Amino acid sequence: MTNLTTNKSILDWVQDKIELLNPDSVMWIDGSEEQLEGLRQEAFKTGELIKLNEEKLPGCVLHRSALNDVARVENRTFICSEKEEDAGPTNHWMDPNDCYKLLYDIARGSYKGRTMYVIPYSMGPIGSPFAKYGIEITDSIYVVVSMAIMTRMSKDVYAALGDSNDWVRGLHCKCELDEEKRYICHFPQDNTIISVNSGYGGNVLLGKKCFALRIASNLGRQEGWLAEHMLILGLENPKGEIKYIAAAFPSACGKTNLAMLIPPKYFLDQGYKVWCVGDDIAWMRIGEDGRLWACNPENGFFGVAPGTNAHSNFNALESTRKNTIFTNVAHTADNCVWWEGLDKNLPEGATDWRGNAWDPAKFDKKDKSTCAAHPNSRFTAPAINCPCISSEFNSEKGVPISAIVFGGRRAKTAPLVYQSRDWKHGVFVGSIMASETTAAAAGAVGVVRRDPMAMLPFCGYHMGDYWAHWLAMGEKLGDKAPKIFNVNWFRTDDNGDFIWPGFGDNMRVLNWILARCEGKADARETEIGYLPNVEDIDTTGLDISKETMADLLSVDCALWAEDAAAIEEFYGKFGDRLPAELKNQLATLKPTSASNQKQKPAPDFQGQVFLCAKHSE
Ligand code: OXD
Ligand code: MN
Repeated sequence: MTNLTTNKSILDWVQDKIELLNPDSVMWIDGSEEQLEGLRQEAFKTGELIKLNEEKLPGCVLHRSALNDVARVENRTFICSEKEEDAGPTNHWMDPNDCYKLLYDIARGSYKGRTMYVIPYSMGPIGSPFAKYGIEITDSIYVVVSMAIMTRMSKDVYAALGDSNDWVRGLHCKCELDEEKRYICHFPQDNTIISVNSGYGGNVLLGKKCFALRIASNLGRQEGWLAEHMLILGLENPKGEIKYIAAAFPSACGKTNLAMLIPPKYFLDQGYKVWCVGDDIAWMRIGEDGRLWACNPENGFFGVAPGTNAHSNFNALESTRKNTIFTNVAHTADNCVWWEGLDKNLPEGATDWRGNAWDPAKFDKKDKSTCAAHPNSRFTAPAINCPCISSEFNSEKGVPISAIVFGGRRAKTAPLVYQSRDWKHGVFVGSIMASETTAAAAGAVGVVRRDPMAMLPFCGYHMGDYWAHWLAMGEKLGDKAPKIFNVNWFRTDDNGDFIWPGFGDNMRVLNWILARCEGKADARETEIGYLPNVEDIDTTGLDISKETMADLLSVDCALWAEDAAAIEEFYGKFGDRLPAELKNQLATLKPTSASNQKQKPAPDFQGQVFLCAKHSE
């Protein structure tokens, strides 16, 4: 097949890579179903893909990655900015020239005996003001068929680009899948990403974390917009009005679940609905009307399979019923798929994610090595499959954001929800985001990992400059800025059990958030921000006592004092790139003499109270 473009910058780059990699042949991907089907058939023959039960899972396939290659590799991920200090203390850095040499030496000749696929793709709807284009070169059919789901992969990208040199270069080489030589490297000054020795989605679908977050965060900083690790949802009220929320949570805190939430019956009956715009990434720009508008640059969901079931996320499960790629899940005797948490029927006669016969009798919930599916096994599903996909999903102008929500997994410190005092304070709230490790990691229960704005592994430049960029965006947005909140679905009681039911009931909290944005809900002021009164969260139909709600909405001043000290230490890493504004915000959290005890509102609490002994006292 001949090439599909006359764009010189693309032709030169591809030619250069042909010379470096020495493929047997080159295939220019055009995005057509015919071409994709040909590739699937080829992959079925080699076993790279397994065709699943056409009746039960039409168009679905199973893929297994190498046993040593099942997750993102943060310790082998590099930001190769020209100056080390521009990558900042939260990223690994390599000198770009040294890194190019290292990677080209690894990749040289590695396509011998293989086909080079040249993939044109768009992040965001092609032609929209949000859209950014990329070309990924790969030697993996799995990558081609996955990019066809996760991005707008089409030859139309060439028409949209014309002669432009403004596109992101992505080079992926499987090489020998040698973990000692595995590197995921980003060159922000060249809009280039190179990934070698991996075949796992998170490391090789270069449009996702590498482009849409690490490279795009750099582009956003230069061009005045935000690339964030956020879901986007629309909440429709019974009057048919839809308000949009963008929310950032660290990996494995339930972003996909929140993005596709089904409201509790009491709300459904009134006509409330949740619409999913995106489950992982949001690009946000200031629109002509001065408000913040968001677009999901992706075209599919790359979700974690284990734990996904009809109760935890009905819509995600439905999204995987057709045209989906499953990776590292169990393969059942009837040629379907299974994973821990899908249902209670441990399958007989299944093959585990490693490709070995799986014996359900040996399964031990507490021992991950006995799982049939890898804990990080995934589904790659087209967004259009989702029953609650927003009608604005393909909108060129995006959706206007009313509220930004940050969250983490905190057993005790953070209350169920609180609102920041203003944008600057909201940036502070995002910057101190943290999650505690769970009992799953032996010996490390309750260890706090700071994950500012859930961007720790994804911010492609110095985190201090990133916060400064957020503050600058707030200046530009002025009084049109979305309101910023923090939520914590993971408060536990003294036995370590979750207090808040979570899942669909999280909508009760989202309702309060949106009511606050419209000035229609009450709150009380505390030192950490505005908290709802017990009666401000609608708990109709939920079996939860006022005392429990009061507990969920309590602030333990001693814990916050400890947190303030930990934040100060964390901030210390960023040196003089830490915006002064954030230091000022931290000062408002410092302990006062009366703030060493847990204070909670009376269940029938009315009016305003200062939980942590306000400064004026
Ligand atoms: C993801 C992640 O896969 O955040 O989305 O790790
Ligand atoms: Mn993610």
